[in-house]
Amino acid sequence: MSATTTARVEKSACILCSRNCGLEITVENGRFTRIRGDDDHPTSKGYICQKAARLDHYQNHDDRLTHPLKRQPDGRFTKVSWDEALDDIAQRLLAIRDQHGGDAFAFFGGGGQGNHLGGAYGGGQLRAAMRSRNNYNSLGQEKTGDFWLNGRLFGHQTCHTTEDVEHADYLLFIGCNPFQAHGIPNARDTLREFRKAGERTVVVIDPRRTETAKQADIHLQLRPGTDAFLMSAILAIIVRDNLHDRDFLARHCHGFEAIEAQLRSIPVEDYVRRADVPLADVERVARGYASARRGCVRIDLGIQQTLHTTLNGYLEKLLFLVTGHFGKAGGNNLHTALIPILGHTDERSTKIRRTPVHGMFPIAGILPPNILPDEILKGGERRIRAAFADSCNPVLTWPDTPALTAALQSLDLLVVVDVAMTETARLAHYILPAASQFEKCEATGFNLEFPENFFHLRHPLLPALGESLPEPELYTRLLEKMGELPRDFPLLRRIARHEPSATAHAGYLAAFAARMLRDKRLLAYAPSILYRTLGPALPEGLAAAAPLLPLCIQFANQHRQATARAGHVGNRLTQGVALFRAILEKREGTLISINTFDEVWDLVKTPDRRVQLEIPEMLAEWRALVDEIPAEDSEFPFILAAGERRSYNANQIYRDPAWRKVDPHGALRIHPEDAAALGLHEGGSALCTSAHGEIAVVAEFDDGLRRGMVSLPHGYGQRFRDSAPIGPELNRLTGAAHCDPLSRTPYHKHVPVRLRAVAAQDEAVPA
Ligand SMILES: Nc1nc2c(c(=O)[nH]1)N[C@H]1C(S)=C(S)[C@@H](COP(=O)(O)OP(=O)(O)OC[C@H]3O[C@@H](n4cnc5c(=O)[nH]c(N)nc54)[C@H](O)[C@@H]3O)O[C@H]1N2
Ligand SMILES: Nc1nc2c(c(=O)[nH]1)N[C@H]1C(S)=C(S)[C@@H](COP(=O)(O)OP(=O)(O)OC[C@H]3O[C@@H](n4cnc5c(=O)[nH]c(N)nc54)[C@H](O)[C@@H]3O)O[C@H]1N2
Ligand code: SF4
Ligand SMILES: [Mo]
Repeated sequence: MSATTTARVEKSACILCSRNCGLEITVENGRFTRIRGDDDHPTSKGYICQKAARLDHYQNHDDRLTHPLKRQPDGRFTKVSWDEALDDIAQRLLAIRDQHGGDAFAFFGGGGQGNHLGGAYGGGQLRAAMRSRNNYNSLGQEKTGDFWLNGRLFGHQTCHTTEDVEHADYLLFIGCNPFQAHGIPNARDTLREFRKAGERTVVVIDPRRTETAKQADIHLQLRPGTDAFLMSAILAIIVRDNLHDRDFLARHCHGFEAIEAQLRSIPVEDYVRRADVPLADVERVARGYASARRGCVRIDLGIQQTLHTTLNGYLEKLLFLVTGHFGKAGGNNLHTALIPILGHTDERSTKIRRTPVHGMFPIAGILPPNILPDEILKGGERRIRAAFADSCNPVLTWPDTPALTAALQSLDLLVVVDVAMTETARLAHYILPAASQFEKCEATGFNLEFPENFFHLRHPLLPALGESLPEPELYTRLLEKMGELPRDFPLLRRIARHEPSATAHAGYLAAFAARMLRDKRLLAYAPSILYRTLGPALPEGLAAAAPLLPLCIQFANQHRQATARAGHVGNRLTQGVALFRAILEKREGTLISINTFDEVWDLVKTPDRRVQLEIPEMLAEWRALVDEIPAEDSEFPFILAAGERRSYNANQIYRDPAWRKVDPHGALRIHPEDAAALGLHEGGSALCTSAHGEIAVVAEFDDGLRRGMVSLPHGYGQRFRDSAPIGPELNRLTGAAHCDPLSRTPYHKHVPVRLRAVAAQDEAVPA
């Protein structure tokens, strides 16, 4: 594996969104000269979108980090050795822990769109070493409300729901734009199939006529932030017209009485008016979806980052539960999972510690970024004083950039682990360079499929750049330096060295389990111990995959038949080992489970495997809706959707603006008539002002927007080669308190703003 070789074609995967499509990459002298979809990948089967073709811009650019860097008193960064950096960080972390307790430390991020194997080594292990529960992650600004609901409905916050869109004959896309954002298998191909098959109906609920909406049969172009009213009305019509699935509700659910009573009280016409969509269309959708053979709902940020986030999620789940479109082909389902990227933290448990300032509890183990500035700046003696940020760029992606910047600058220690110089890294005391996702063994934990689920272990394609290190090595060294992890486990290492056959793995695992039993404290560091002992015995470059061995054994035991149907057979021990070996060997990825639809009930975690429909907190918020009248704000007359997914944005993963073929400024989309009223011409500049901040924007006309709504893209604002910010730093406009009362996920799609055209002579030049 050298950087200077002749062209070779390697299997890997895209790291830009949760689909992680399989790729075949032509690597030539360290560069990616051709990228195509991998036909052999178990789920994407050759599919890719235009963004993946540009991955060389992630791998090779001028702002890649090559050496550990330390900030000097004058603010400059100087190169230091790994030992110097890690020794000092270890000592400072221990001093903070001993003086102020573990919760003075927080971990941010830890695995973006495709690097969850490295993620297994960072957050969990370092927080264990620090005795901290502070786990802040971007999922806490989109999906935690959903996880909380899953905990209540299905008995565990890891019971994640998915959607079998490909086999549905009636599809509701609510607040998502799969044509651009994907999130469903092979989105554009799937949408095209829908169009061809005339017997299918696609409905889009979105205030913008999106690329997906243009292909739909029905588009309900609702007023932004009124989904709770619209979904309530749809549900109420379903029950009023007796289209709910009484048999399903009686057999599989508890608590429908409370739901039914609430639904019968809903003033349908009034709610539909508040959402500002035609009543006849709403009735058609309610009836069509409820009486479909295979109805399916797919949602995303459009309802998860707008008013009533968590309630929206509840109503969405009621849609498929009340109609019985759950646990069957073409419906919504639960799914298996190999890497546990979510935890379960029920706030009603006495073991849950709340945060000092906001009294917030973790959901699925995750705290929401919205509370973070306060937990650092206002926590007094119990404040957060030290943090690691890994695989995230919170300065640009978490709410209220100025407040968060001030908070990060006040920390006693900030360490950033990244592949590139980011806006967050610029604030750090230490910047630690990670090997890129094509320079190390990696995997995604976004395996969210049902009935067939897969896993894809990506092999390293190139040597690590400069002195950069893969996260497994980086965190293992740090734990060793902190004295938390013994430097050697000679017996385990010796046993692991034997020929890595199924039986040898069994012997190793027995010895591993015995060692963990002897010192239970070490269990928290299982990934690093497996990496150090079993890792070297695995095929070259795959040491970091060692923690998958016990996970495979556990997985196979939980899903014996489903794993066997996927082709991995054996007894209670060897079946998991067979799965592990297949994962190591199959460079294109492998199926890990094939379920039957009735097995979805085995994945439900309530004691009697029934869904608990009645959630008092949600019913209270739902009932209170009746008194809420959508209001206009004369100071901030526009509603900004702050964070649209477009053709050329991909979170913060690409930094070199040369990757974009269009939209260099990350334009503000606005209805032409709204623009005319402001005297704003296409391509003209404007100032966009919210209650929290102001940024300069460039206008682009879009008559698919509702009047009064404007939209800015997510994924801009980077400084490349020390440039000024490129495109909108949109979290300068968002405030930390503008969020869901329960989950604290932000209302990014509903930011009140005003706009002012900037005259040509003093036209602000956005970078
Ligand atoms: N190209 C690209 N793709 C991506 C990403 C990327 O950065 N770029 N990021 C990935 C990530 S991390 C995520 S989480 C997903 C997100 O994927 P999506 O949620 O599908 O994408 P968004 O464009 O953020 O928002 C979806 C839709 O919500 C609509 N919307 C706004 N307000 C409302 C409202 O009040 N009600 C309703 N019903 N809809 C509303 C918007 O018009 C938009 O069409 O995308 C992933 N895919
Ligand atoms: N206003 C507004 N804000 C938003 C959103 C919005 O719609 N509107 N969307 C939100 C959503 S849904 C999300 S998911 C977040 C995403 O925002 P973040 O959670 O901040 O994550 P990414 O943008 O994916 O940033 C990934 C970082 O990981 C680095 N990286 C890439 N590969 C590796 C690696 O192998 N190792 C390490 N250590 N680092 C690596 C990249 O260089 C980059 O700095 O943004 C959120 N912020
Ligand atoms: S961005 Fe998403 S959909 Fe596009 S190729 Fe990458 S993983 Fe697939
Ligand atoms: Mo996301």
